[in-house]
Amino acid sequence: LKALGWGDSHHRHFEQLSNRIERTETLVPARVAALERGAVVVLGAGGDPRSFAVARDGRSRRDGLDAPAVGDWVALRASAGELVVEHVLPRSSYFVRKEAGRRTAAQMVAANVDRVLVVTAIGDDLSPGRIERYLAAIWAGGAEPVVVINKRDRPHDTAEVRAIVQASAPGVQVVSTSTVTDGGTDELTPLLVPGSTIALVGSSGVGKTSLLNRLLGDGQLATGAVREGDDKGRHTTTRRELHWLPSGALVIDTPGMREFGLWDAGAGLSAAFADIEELAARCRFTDCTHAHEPECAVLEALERGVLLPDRLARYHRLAREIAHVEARAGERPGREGKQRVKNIARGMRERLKINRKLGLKDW
Ligand SMILES: Nc1nc2c(ncn2[C@@H]2O[C@H](COP(=O)(O)OP(=O)(O)OP(=O)(O)O)[C@@H](O)[C@H]2O)c(=O)[nH]1
Ligand SMILES: [Mg+2]
Ligand SMILES: [Zn+2]
Repeated sequence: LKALGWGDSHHRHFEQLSNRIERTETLVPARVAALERGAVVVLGAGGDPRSFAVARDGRSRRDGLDAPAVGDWVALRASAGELVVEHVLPRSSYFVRKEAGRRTAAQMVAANVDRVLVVTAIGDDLSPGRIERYLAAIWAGGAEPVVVINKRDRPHDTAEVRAIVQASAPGVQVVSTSTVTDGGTDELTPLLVPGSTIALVGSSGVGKTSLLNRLLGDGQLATGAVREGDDKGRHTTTRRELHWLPSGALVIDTPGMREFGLWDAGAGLSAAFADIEELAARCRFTDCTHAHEPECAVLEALERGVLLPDRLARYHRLAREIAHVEARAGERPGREGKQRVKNIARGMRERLKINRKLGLKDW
């Protein structure tokens, strides 16, 4: 199961479950690879990590964040010739968003992910605000973010694009790729650690599935052309799915997101904007609004040009959005190590502080 990403905490939770139930019943762990009209497609149920099996969700009332999601570890029970999902094991990390549309509900995009790759592309999709939004969600879910700038074969100013993206992603690894040039995906290779799980997220048409096809080496998954004029994709991928790579890494491909709303991402926002929070901690007044106060470190940074006014405005906007959704929502994703996210945010602030002292530029 280790090959499928089974970790110590999953093992511990599974043991606890197995001890609680009667001896005659045996639970089998498996990993959710896809969801299909009421059925749960799992990997590893028969002991062979590469063989698929189809299970039924034992609790039809399970809804929202309690329902099995792609990437979840579940405990199955064999009953009358069929496999039934009895439990969803606590997630070690996740990537969650607010459901598109007006409903205030959470949607689990991918569970138990080590890294989430925000894919964007040279062209109309490239937007600092979009990247920041994704990063806040990724940090909040306890995964490590990476920004992928795809379609680097298109004409662009490499240094300028890098600078724009890195300013929105302080302390985050940024790689550039192309699925149409030789060696265009080499920068991704070090990320493909055997047994680790990576999720690909981003807008439709940026090339998530094209990247996966390159990594798979067989190019079998469907990709679709972008529209002329606005460079938007046609939502070619329609479901989330976990894939094996020849390297032994696991990759979750997801459908392009039209709207991406934040969910319970307060701590993630602190990590994504650690540069601003670190500055704010040095203002003279602890309740500084960074609007007119004297000895305001944020305003000073704006004046010196090390902080862009747009980035500050986006930070405030996202903070308001998070507060607004939080006021209306009850449900919180269950995950171990919420404290860890807070520690990451603190760690990033510390690192940026040291970088500043050393005169290194990290944003
Ligand atoms: N020029 C260029 N085109 C690319 C590259 N990668 C992908 N494309 C093209 O971009 C279009 C969209 O690619 P997909 O892989 O389907 O995009 P996606 O992100 O999976 O889109 P959805 O499944 O709709 O979310 C296709 O026409 C690809 O051939 C690249 O590196 N360079
Ligand atoms: Mg796709
Ligand atoms: Zn201030």
